[in-house]
Amino acid sequence: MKLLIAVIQDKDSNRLSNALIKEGFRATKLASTGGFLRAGNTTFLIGIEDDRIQSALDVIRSSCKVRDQLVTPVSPVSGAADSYIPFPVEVQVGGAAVFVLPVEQFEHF
Ligand code: 2BA
Repeated sequence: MKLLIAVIQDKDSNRLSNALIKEGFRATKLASTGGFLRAGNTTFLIGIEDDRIQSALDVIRSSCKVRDQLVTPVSPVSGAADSYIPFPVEVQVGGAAVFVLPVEQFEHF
């Protein structure tokens, strides 16, 4: 058994929930925050048998889009703050960051 941890954008979370249910996967959705953008995102925990990993990854891939997002860098705390001009920079977010972890034991009572 494996645990998939998938960090995705909030905008894709309903689509992914529906697709996972339709394909018979069980999942838990957590509200999370990206360390870089400090914006909300969604983390899915999906416990699955090894032979269904590829199928789950396909569902995630087809449900989550890559988007460009503008970020304004944080101004310096001290020093050259007067001359600091915060140009927004564009970063590409998603579709999904997925971790595949081995599960030693799973109990469901
Ligand atoms: P954030 O940390 O808010 O990152 C959002 C996007 O900002 C990233 O998209 C990436 O394009 C960019 N980015 C992140 N750190 C950067 C840095 N140090 N310098 C320049 N650009 C940077 P994604 O890579 O698609 O990641 C989307 C979200 O997935 C992340 O949100 C984070 O919550 C999670 N994530 C991605 N990689 C991760 C990892 N190795 N460990 C834990 N969480 C991860």
